[in-house]
Amino acid sequence: MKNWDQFLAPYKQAVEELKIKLKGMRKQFEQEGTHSPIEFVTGRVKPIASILDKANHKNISLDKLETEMQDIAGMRMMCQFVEDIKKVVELLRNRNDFEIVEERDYISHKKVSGYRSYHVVIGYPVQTINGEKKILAEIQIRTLAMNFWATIEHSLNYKYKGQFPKDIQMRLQRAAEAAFMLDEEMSLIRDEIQEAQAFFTRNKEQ
Ligand code: 0O2
Repeated sequence: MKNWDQFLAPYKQAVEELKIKLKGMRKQFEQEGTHSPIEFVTGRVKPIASILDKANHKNISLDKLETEMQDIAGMRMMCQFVEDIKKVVELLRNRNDFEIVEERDYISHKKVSGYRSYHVVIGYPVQTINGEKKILAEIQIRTLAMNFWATIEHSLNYKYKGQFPKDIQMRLQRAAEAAFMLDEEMSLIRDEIQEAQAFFTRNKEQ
């Protein structure tokens, strides 16, 4: 029997710390009065039931979770524009409070499901009373449109346990295309949007 409280404690600490750090990046852009490539940040520790499901599904033995399950601590950074994603990844690469272990680009290479996001896996040092413990955490960086699609698909996936009826699968793929086109359209009018947002922020401050 695994002692889950003890096992998950450093992951919970890492998520709390990373939420503060990554949200802090957005705050710094706001203070500078420049467009923030980060719209909002969320974080969660994977529920035990999902850890067990994934371990079972991917044949990961429970004593190898630490090294083989990279998203027990999971962060998401949402961006307005696809171009912002690169900027956010660059900001993460330049930090020295964690190291990047792996990057997976599901934007240039979308998944068969239609899923798009940029994944950065980090090794994050958690300070404990017994010394430093390095854990893996996954940061998913995506646009608001990609997030909308992934959230809907994730709940449907839960309902159908990955076995989508053909018509739903087709609609999800079409919706993924539509989300992709929405991102492209928004990118084309990005300068206009940012100008309007800057104007709005200035007026709010007066
Ligand atoms: P949850 O509930 O978000 O925690 P694999 O599971 O083999 O696809 P692997 O090796 O764990 O992938 O790494 P990957 O693909 O980089 O990251 C998996 C996570 O990415 C998933 O976690 C989802 O959060 C997200 N993701 C990947 N593919 C899809 C997809 O097709 N649709 C949606 N909605 N999300 C996806 P979990 O553990 O699946 O779930």
